[in-house]
Amino acid sequence: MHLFKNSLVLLISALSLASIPAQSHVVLQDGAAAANSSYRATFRVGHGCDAESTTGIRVTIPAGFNGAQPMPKSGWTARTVIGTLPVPYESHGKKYTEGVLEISWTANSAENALPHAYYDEFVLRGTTPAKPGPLWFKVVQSCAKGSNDWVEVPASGTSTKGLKMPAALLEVLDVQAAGGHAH
Ligand SMILES: [Cu+2]
Repeated sequence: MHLFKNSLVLLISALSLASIPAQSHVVLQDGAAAANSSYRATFRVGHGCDAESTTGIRVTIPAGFNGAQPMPKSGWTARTVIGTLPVPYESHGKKYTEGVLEISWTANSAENALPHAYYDEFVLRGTTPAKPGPLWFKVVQSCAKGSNDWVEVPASGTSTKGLKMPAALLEVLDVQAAGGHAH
């Protein structure tokens, strides 16, 4: 029971830490998740590149985040890039050496682009690694003109202080999830 309480405190503090930069950059709505569990990654995009509209979001799936699937988005085309996984994994007794390395959404037309003054969310899901620790999702935000590369990762730890273009952070916690893996 003690351990469980500590995990909850950790989870809550990780969540509140993650909510600080929510107004800006590209960040995950839920900054913490249990290890080896299904996780819905909601990327919040709060502004464009300077004043330019956002026309594309491309997410690099971090090693160990398996079975990633994009959620389709009206007015946008979702794509996956499949390739050899840095770390193979097993699911339902089957070994996977290939998987989704990248997920992107591209606006179907200029009218579908996300205006700088507006806000939107891009969703994918997958299974978190069994090993707890920080997981960084590198995101490239393409705009009508230019792009924002949210790809900076601290040398150690999880603080993004001092980073101009931090990647989106998910803290994988050493807690047991209520549900099983994704189907
Ligand atoms: Cu920002």
